[in-house]
This record gives sequence, C-alpha cells and structure tokens, in this order.
Amino acid sequence: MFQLDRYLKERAALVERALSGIVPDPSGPDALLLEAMRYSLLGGGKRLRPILALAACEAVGGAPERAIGFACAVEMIHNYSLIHDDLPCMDDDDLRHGRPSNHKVYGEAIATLAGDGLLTDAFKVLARSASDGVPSSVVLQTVADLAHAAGSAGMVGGQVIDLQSEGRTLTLDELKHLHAKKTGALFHVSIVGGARLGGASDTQLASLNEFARALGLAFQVVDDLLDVEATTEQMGKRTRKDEAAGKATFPSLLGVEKSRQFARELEHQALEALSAFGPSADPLRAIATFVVERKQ
Ligand code: GRG
Repeated sequence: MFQLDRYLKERAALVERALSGIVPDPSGPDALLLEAMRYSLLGGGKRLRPILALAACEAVGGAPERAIGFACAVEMIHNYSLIHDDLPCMDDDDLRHGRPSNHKVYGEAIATLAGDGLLTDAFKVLARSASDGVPSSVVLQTVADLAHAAGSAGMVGGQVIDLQSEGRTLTLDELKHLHAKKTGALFHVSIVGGARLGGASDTQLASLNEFARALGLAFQVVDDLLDVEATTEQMGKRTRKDEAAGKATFPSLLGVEKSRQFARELEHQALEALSAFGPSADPLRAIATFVVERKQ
C-alpha cells in the first residue's frame, strides 16, 4: 500500500538537501544575498512542485536523479515568486511560512535581488543537469518550457492580469485563464518537464498534460477556499485577503460548496488522465487527492 506521508517526507528531504548545496552557506562578500536567498528557499513550504516533477519522472520509469536539478530549479522559481509577491508593491504580506517575509528581514532591495538571484540561478541549475545523464536536447527543450511557464506567457503574465483584475468582476472563464497562467503554468511544467526528463513517450506526455491541467486548476480552487476557510496560524500566511483586496475568486463566483465540488471534479479528471499508467503513477494519484483535501 502506497504511503503518501512517507513519500512526501522522503522526496522533500531529497529536494532540500539538493537546494542547500545549490545556494551555499553564506560567507564572503556575497554573504547577505546568499543568506536572503537561503532564508526563503530553505524556510519551509510543501515542496509540491519539485515533488510533482520527481513523481512524474518516476511515473514514466525514470530515476528521480534525472529530474532533481529541474525539480530544484522549479522550487527556486516558486520561491522567487513568493518573495516578490510579498513585496509592498505586490500583495504586501508580512508573513510567509509562519515567519516574517523576506523583505521584512532583509529590506525591499535585498529581497528583490534575492528573488532575482533565485530566478536566474534556477536556469543555471537546470542547464547543468545535462551532465546528469539526460540528453542535451531534452534539457534544452525543458529550459525553453520552464522559461515559457515562468515568464510573460505564464506566471508573470498571470500576475499582471491578477493585478489588473482587482476590484473588477471576472467571468469564470476569465478567472480560469488568469490562474492557468499565474499558478497553473508552473505546476504544468513541473509535471510535464519531470516526465520529459524521465524519458516519457509522446502518449505519456499527452496524458500527463491533461493530468497537470486539472491538478493546477484544482490547486488554485482549493487555495481560494483555504483563503476563506483557514486561519493564519494554519496557513503560516495571512488569510481572508482576497475579499479584502476585492479579488475575484472561485468561492466569490461559485460559492463555497460549488467550489468544493468543482475541486473534486478536477481531482476526478486528473485521476482519469492517469488511467493508462500502472502503480508507477501511484505517487501522482495520491498527490492529486492530497492537493484537493489539504488543510494548508
Ligand atoms: C517580476 C515582480 C515580478 C513578478 C513575479 C509574483 C509573481 C511574479 C507571481 C506570483 C505568483 C504567485 C505568488 C502565485 C501564487 C501561487 C500560490 C498560491 C502560491 C502558494 O503555493 P504553495 O501553497 O506554497 O505551493 P508553499 O511553498 O508555501 O507550500
């Protein structure tokens, strides 16, 4: 019987060991920047995206080592986005992972640069994974996919739509489009990139593409629900902020009960997409259920 708790702990430990080696212990003239980067990178979080990258690699029969550089790159980009998202010019949040946000400790300038450092170094880490036995052409395609998902066509573009949407009523389709870019794109590339590095066939990539689409959206629907239903202590970050900021969310458009139903429907779609896979995809299946049932 597959044990998700154990899997999540083991894979998170693998990722955290690798991340700790990538951003070295602070010393010398770069000490402050490295300390600020490590503060966020090693300061908690569920590590969902890198674990999904490793799980997708394993689902297609690849050893997790083939995707560990990519998994770290994805988590570095995720952490950069959280640091920048917490800045006063963005969401203006003082708390992240139950601790002061990066800019509350290091100031806005260093926090901005710590985010820039993580974003840029992420691509160095991924490009260097060509030496982990993965063909260079596959790494090159993954570099392009990750840049597409994180940049103007993906996460950054989605953040801009989000900023421009404050105080406006969005349709359900507009909200889905916003989140497909802002949150979904990084989830999507984590899964499809991990599978590609694991040697996935085109048929496997097509199924995982569908799995990733449903899972990314389910994550955001549940994130919106948790913003309404969970406490700040539970989440380690400020809650009830969407309504205060006048943001359209799934609960504000559909209501809480229908949003919960929608998340379950997306979980079902994600699991259906994996129907051709055997037990090697059990971690992905269990993570899809975890994403919908999580309490933080
Ligand atoms: C260039 C300033 C600049 C832009 C950066 C800020 C930004 C682009 C994008 C925002 C992306 C963002 C913060 C999306 C929110 C996604 C989200 C719900 C994050 C929380 O994800 P979890 O719960 O995080 O997986 P942890 O790591 O805490 O488990």
